[in-house]
Amino acid sequence: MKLVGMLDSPYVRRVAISFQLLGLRFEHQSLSVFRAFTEFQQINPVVKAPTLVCDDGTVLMDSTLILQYAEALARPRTLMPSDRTELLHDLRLTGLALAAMEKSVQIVYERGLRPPEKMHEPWVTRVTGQLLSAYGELQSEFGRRPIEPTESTMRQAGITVAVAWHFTQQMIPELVPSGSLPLLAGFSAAAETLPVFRAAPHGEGVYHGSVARGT
Ligand SMILES: N[C@@H](CCC(=O)N[C@@H](CS)C(=O)NCC(=O)O)C(=O)O
Repeated sequence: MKLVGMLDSPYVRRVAISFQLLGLRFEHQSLSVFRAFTEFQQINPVVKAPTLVCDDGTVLMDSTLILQYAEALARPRTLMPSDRTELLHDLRLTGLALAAMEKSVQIVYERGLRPPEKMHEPWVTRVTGQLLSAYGELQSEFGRRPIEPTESTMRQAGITVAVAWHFTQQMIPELVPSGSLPLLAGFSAAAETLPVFRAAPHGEGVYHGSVARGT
């Protein structure tokens, strides 16, 4: 199967890292939804990253749905806890991290795509507040229950938190200074040293790993 989209997208990156931890082999095509719009359209007319071209040719989009399919392919291996209480906690963390990703991406698009005279400051203020709330909640959760940043202990929640934080720090660090949320900053820094994160680094590059815990 082929994962399409650039690793500067946190959504593409969470999929690339998860695939490795699930032991799934995949090709990666680093294609920009902006600069390569027409080429992307040939693969997925909706032009959303990540796009997954499955082995039977089915085209999936949306990182969470792609990961749902990946979980089915990888069974019995999983990045989700079986215990209900643990699951609830992981879903909460994942939801907060996905909101932080979404709000970060909205700010990046607002700055990068909208002409300055058309910017609507109240919208940016609202989104920034939501972004800070998401990270504030995550920091509190980590204060109560830290996640160990190793490849054997990292689940979907940890991957998504680490990828979201790194994306925000790469793109809009002045809005969420890393010193203000030290538990998240420390967790992300440790996660970024793991081979599965290093094989899919944020940016223009192509995934360059072999599957970490491959079958
Ligand atoms: N909820 C989606 C969000 C994906 C998303 O918004 N990706 C961005 C790249 S970071 C994209 O495709 N942007 C182009 C567009 O929306 O037109 C997911 O989890 O995959």
